[in-house]
Amino acid sequence: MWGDRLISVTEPATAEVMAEIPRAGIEETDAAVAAAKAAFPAWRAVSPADRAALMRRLADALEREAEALATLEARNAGKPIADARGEIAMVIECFRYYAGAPERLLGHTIPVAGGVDMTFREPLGVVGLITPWNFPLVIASWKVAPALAAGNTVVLKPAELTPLSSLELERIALEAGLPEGVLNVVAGPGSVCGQRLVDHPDVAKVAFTGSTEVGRGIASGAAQTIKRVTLELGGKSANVIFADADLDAAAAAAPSAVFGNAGQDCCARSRILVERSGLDQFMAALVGAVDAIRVGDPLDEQTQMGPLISASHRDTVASYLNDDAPVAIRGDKPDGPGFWFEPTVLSPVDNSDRAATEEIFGPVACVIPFDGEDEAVQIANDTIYGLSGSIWTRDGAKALRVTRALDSGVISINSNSSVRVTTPFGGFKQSGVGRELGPDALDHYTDVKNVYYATGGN
Ligand code: TAP
Repeated sequence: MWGDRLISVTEPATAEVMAEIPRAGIEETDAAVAAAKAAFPAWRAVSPADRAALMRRLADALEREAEALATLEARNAGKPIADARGEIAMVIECFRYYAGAPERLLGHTIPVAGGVDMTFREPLGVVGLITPWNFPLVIASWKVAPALAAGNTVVLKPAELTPLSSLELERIALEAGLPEGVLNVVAGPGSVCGQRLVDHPDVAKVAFTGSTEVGRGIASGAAQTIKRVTLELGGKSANVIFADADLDAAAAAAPSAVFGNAGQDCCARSRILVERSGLDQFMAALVGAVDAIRVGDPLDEQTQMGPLISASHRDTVASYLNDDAPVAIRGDKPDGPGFWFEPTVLSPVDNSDRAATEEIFGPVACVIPFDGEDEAVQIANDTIYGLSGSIWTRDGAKALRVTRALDSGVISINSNSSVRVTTPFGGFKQSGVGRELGPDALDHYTDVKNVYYATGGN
């Protein structure tokens, strides 16, 4: 049936094919939507306690296979095994967290004349989930877990470059007892299978993580059927470091905030804004921190940064480093096959330079000097994006003033953390629409139904 319709899945650290799997097209996508549609009435009718129990069983089953999943993810996405283990742990935590949701999807009772008014949070139906290659299973779990908890059925389309862990999720979910048709995975091209989910009249919602460019097309396509849409898109986040901060701590933390996942992270703090009076001390500390990054085999326990996802992506990242690029720090990379790229810091960079305006999505950081609080806010906000960011200072009032002034969905103070299962995550401006994780995600997988029950009036 599949003939030559195969996806060759490449291992970025070796540039060799690690698996060949059938490539889905329109027909398979339609079949998955039909299966999800058929499964929806029974799934929404599963009692809240039973749905919660099934999700906990799925989390337990994932935990039993955690090491194998982490190894698969490390190989397919080229990420350090320690990072991959952390991501799989988050996947499990995500299913456990949302297993608490079916029994807590509360409505309101609202005082009205003549009767009782109440609200229900109803599932949407079939939801299409489209995910990227940089954090394949963990981003899938941020969508699948709240969608299922709220009573929806799912068609998940992973990126063609990294479909393996999502296919494993489908298998493990079935084995854990999730009814047939509740979670369907379609591995095929975004322009075919993803687009079909966007266009399909039986899909009630699309939740997408990926580039702002593809997100624009999804928003406009979804408008044709008034689909609900959640978009988690690109970023060009600012790491704002004031001279009164613990500069050594800020410099020690800055590399992982931009070179983590080889910079292929929508939350990457790729613009490092440093107050001019602290610049020399910060740069001196940053050199040592960048030099210390261990780039290499993802399966080596000591590795901190792996390769880029593909040869073509490596070419794109390299295009930001022309002969005039102000390269201030350049780390190491292994020789030989694999899509390797050195952690690189450009300094000083003007915020209008291409390297500072475009999402490079690779291990290239721009250091941008500033003078004072007002200029820091002006530069940080001078971007089409607004996903995450950090502020480093010992002045608590300044930290809060700047936090409120930044147009970003997720900000940390004296830290570069962005994502927790229990707290909302998502972007301002062209970084997206809607929120994932935390209690807020459930709002995006339900519609509110208002019911008035006359008890004597009308
Ligand atoms: P995209 O090219 O946008 O792809 C994301 C997903 O969309 C993939 O599954 C892709 O499928 C699919 N897709 C492509 N064209 C489509 C279309 N016309 N209709 C429907 N689906 C389509 O991004 P990427 O290269 O995978 O990931 C990198 C980008 O994602 C970066 O810009 C990054 O910032 C962003 N990102 C954002 C976040 C958050 S949370 N905001 C997280 C991770 C990544 P195929 O690849 O299989 O064709």
